[in-house]
Amino acid sequence: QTWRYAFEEAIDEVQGVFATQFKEHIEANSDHEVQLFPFGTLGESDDIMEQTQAGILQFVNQSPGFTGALIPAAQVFFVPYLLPQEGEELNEFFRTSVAINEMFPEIYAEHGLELLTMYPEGEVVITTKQPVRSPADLNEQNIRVMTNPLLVESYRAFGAVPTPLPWGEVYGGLQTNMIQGQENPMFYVESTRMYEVTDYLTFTGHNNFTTALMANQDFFDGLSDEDRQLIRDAVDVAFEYILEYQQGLTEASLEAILEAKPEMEIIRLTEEERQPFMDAAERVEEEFLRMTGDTGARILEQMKADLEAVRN
Ligand code: 6CS
Repeated sequence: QTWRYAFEEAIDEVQGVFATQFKEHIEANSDHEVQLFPFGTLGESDDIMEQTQAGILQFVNQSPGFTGALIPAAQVFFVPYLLPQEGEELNEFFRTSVAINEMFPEIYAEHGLELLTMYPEGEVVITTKQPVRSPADLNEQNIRVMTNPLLVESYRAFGAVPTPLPWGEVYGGLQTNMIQGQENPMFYVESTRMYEVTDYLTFTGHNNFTTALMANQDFFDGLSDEDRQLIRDAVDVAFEYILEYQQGLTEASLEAILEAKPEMEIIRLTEEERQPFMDAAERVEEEFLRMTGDTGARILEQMKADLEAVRN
């Protein structure tokens, strides 16, 4: 059988490296073939999700940044300052979280999706055309976000004019000044050359970029036990590989950015400067609860318990 697997990044970016590991494990241990579709080959992120729900694709890697529009509870990953930015504690959270490994699979299943895993892609930083040290600095700045209502609320709470756009419009939007900033993990700022079209890079500490691998539910349910186990094993292998792969990636990517553009200004908010953003986060959490009701409340509570369990 040939299985089609689409993701939102290039083959040499984090989601592509994960997908390659998955493919290699499947092909080395079975007669199946995995055909990979990187960003752009089948459209935008929303398109590959639709194609997976329709059964045209068997696998899709999409971040909750987009899935949140379809599955409101998945927006929990956009409550600012909830997750640690990076590190072993965060990794252990993804490995052991009851919310991620037990609760979310049931919620995704309601949308015809078998949630196979979630994994981190690195600390989120904001790149802008003007320096950002406070919410006031974001006033009247159009900051591009993924098309996720809670992420929109976050940036509104941060003082910006949130501008939800699919990824394909971001570079051009910055070039033409339709938008004046965006957020993403460092490796992506480097690989997609966001530094060419923005001049300031700010560490706000407000999030890690989470992503998820899913399968079409009917496809997955129709497989033999053996094939389902094969897929789970491939996911486990790719998961541990991608955590290891990302060790030091943020720092290396920042170095590469500064080499390409020495005048890029790096801003690390002090604890004091972070405070107004953290205060704004409380309003975003309330908004999350308003949007998602009981399901959201249970997920948020479990996430907090899961995070507490890995805190050392
Ligand atoms: O910002 C985005 O839209 C994209 N960011 C990452 C890190 N991966 C794919 C996603 O489309």
